[in-house]
Amino acid sequence: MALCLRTSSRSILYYFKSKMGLLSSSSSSLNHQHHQKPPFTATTAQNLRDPFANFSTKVNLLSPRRFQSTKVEEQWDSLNHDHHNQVLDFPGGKVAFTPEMRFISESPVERVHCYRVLDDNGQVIMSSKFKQVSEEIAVKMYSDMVTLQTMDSVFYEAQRQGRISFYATTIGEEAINIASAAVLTIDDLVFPQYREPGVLLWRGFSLQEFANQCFGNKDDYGKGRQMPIHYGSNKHNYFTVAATIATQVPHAVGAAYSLKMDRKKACVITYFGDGGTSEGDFHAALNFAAVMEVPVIFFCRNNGWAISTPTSDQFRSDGVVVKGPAYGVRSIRVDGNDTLAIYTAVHAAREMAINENRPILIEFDFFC
Ligand SMILES: Cc1ncc(C[n+]2csc(CCOP(=O)(O)OP(=O)(O)O)c2C)c(N)n1
Ligand SMILES: [Mg+2]
Repeated sequence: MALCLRTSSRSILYYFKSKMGLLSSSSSSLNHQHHQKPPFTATTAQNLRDPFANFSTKVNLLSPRRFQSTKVEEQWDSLNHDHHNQVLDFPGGKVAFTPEMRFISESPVERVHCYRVLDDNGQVIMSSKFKQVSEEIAVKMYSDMVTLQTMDSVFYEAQRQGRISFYATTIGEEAINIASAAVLTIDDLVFPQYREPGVLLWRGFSLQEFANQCFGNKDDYGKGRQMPIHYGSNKHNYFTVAATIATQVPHAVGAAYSLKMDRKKACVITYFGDGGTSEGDFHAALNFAAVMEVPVIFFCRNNGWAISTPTSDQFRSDGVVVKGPAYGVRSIRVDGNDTLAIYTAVHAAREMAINENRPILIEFDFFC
């Protein structure tokens, strides 16, 4: 009897596991789900660089399963193609009536495309459109990226040796640091997270000034009151890094509102990670910016992780870019490893932000 119970409970367990897709190696549906959904498929380099590949597999196994609704998928194509005469005149514009009950799918048939100019070998893609960069700027961009990497190596090792208490590198994020900084003028205000020291470097903050802050010595502008890498500089219009993730995002919107009131020909740029978008501050800021129509660029560095939390455990939307239109913010997804695409997208965003007084959201996808 005991044997019988054990056998049947095992088969019941097997039945439920297979139904829920929890059988590991033999579960083809779950493996399929994982393979179907790498965070970014644009570059091959990402796979080589992903130190968490196995970890990510385990995390996905534990993630709640997504049940697919074929109804909404089928309806998606024709969702916005009704030609009924009757409309609802509602704040925000006219809304067409429809006799059919339709739910909007939670996941799009196709993900938002990622703008890129350079191919995997760094060659310009024939049909691509981008903003030309002068030789002088191109050389400074390259040289600042190298300086940034070198500075990172020195400070990272100093931290590992216990000489400074904390450090975070920008490895893999050099291009988004430098190419975005190259577009901006010194009058554009920067509200950073902690992984954008390249913007400050571009603006002329010296290696000695970086060292003063990291070591908290007498020449540190923050007088040693902040953790290392929490840089700030009045002279460079670079607001001091806040350790509390995403608090800089609504601050940036407030500053953009003040630029608008002063009729300044400048914008605000605020940097944050994918983890920052999981904070309420991000959502409040986007809504506020859209309603107040302020010149701010929301610069999201989506590297797929908030420390050890993958984006699949943070949100189920198509990344961050789709959250912009939900708040009425113009948005684009860009390859975060493509210097020319970054430069071009930030340039266009800045023009629109300043000339049209509007917020722009850019999601930069890359893997470190
Ligand atoms: C409000 C708040 N919650 C949690 C933390 C702890 N914390 C520090 S960095 C970090 C991850 C941030 O991830 P992301 O924004 O994606 O930036 P990344 O490190 O990937 O560049 C977290 C959760 C914090 N500093 N502030
Ligand atoms: Mg991140």
